[in-house]
Amino acid sequence: MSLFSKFKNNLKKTSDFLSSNILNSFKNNKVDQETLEELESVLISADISLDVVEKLLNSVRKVKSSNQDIAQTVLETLAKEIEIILKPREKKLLQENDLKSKILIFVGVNGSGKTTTIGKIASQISNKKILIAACDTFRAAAIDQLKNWAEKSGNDFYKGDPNQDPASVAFKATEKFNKENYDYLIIDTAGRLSNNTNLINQLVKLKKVVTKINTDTVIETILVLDGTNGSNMIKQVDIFGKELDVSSLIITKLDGTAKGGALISIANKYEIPISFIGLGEKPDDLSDFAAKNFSRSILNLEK
Ligand SMILES: Nc1nc2c(ncn2[C@@H]2O[C@H](COP(=O)(O)OP(=O)(O)O)[C@@H](O)[C@H]2O)c(=O)[nH]1
Ligand SMILES: [Mg+2]
Repeated sequence: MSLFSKFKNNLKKTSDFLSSNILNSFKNNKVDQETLEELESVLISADISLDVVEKLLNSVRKVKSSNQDIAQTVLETLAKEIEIILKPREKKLLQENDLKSKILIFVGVNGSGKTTTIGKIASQISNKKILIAACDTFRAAAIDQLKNWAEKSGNDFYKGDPNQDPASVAFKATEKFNKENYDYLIIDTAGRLSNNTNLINQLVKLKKVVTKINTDTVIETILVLDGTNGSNMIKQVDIFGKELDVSSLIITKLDGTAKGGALISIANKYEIPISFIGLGEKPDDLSDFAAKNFSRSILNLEK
């Protein structure tokens, strides 16, 4: 399946919602106060933030009512505007022909999709030597879940003991990474502790330890966000981004929500690249983020 078909199939909830409502609003081929207000409320319902909605409405206002198929023109206009917002956020995290090794630290709240995303990435990359480290020592089941993905994808796995200090597990894993010439070290972390401050402090400590014993490898801190959380994702970017210098975002579960517009709000608000989006639970349900594919898919347009 092409990348575009994948986007199109799996973003159906958002695109059905947006396109059916927009086609309906403009069925009389008119751009006026009433149809613009309808459009505004549809966009807001898809969790597109007010500042972005304002931008989009401004561009639709310029659509001439004399135009034949107004509804289609509106969809095209929206897609173009959205693509302009998303384009600067496109950034590949991993490249097949990349010669540099990398350490990827995955962070994010519980259930956002960290472990699954790590599993998908490990399954999709075949030409690199990968070590996967289980630093979510808070829940024993989390270690097994990650181990399972490592085994299925044929990659090496490192774990500490349940409740061991995650930073010390990360330390050992980084030593192994250094010694045994891996290309990638992928670190899974916990998303829940007694409170947010403790969690963030623990992650800061983990990152510091890794940085200290490995000074010549690129370290990426990747924040995984649950796309079904809609605008709540903004709060998470604020909490994690403040202390952790997040270098990349991954937004998951976009197959499961009609509120995929929240991704646009995030892209508009933060200058953090979006590397992948999650479009399902299977190993290949993770795609490079592509601005044009995303904007056209969520409006149910052709490539
Ligand atoms: N539909 C869908 N489910 C996902 C996606 N990513 C993760 N999940 C599911 O979300 C749940 C939590 O994921 P998990 O990786 O355990 O989250 P973690 O706590 O951040 O490690 C699991 O049931 C996953 O199968 C996605 O892109 N789409
Ligand atoms: Mg997990």
